[in-house]
Amino acid sequence: MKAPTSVLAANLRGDGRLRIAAAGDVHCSEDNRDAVLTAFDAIDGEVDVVLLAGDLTTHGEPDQAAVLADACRGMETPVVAVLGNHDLHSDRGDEVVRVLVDAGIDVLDRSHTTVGVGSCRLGVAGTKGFVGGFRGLGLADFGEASLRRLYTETGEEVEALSLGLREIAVCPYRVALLHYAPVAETLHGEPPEIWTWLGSDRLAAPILEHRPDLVLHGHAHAGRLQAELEGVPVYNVSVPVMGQDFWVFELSGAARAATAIH
Ligand SMILES: [Mn+2]
Repeated sequence: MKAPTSVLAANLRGDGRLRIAAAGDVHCSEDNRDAVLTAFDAIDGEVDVVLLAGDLTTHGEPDQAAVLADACRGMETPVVAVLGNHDLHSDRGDEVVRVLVDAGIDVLDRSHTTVGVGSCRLGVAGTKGFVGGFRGLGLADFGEASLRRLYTETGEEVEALSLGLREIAVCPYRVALLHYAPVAETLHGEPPEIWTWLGSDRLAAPILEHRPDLVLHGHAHAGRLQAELEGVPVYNVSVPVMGQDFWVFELSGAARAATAIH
């Protein structure tokens, strides 16, 4: 008689090891072309996936996106990204995305993707996130239509993150990739007066529900690297915060706290 195997269990538990390199706010332009090429060449092949937490460009010009595209085209390691507010500043977000996608970068916008196979498969739920503030001290769904539209847009981002995390629920590894912060704890160092514009703790609700292995964001250049949301690790991987070009995470199922998979 044949014996039971454990391949299905390994896939669900994440028995492999997964290395992730993450960075936010790389702010590519012709001015830093050489630095961008150097940074991405150095990480290529050293990790299983590169995750970019938005503000890929300085002002959202397709020519600036082309600098990142040139760095990533032909890379052995897959690259997954979300956009940031800077990438939308020129109202040319669609063109920016096209340039990046043509170079093989997987750009997530209120969506999800998976990378790798088997016990190292990574699910990424990715969206930009948006503003709103923290602990009930930020924007309320009240008053002028323009303010209520901001509140609604953040709500749409929250719903998209929730759906994305649900879609990747059975991946052995799961990451939430954002530009805006879902917690205030990674914003210390930024003036509290602007925290409302740096993120929203409404984004934390789907994270608490689905408990991904890792949450990544950027946007807060003067913030703090590390926090946690009821045991879920949250990292602000903004390049100036890290003080290096990428932060490398190694995930392994053995090291992970028990996660309910529904
Ligand atoms: Mn930003």
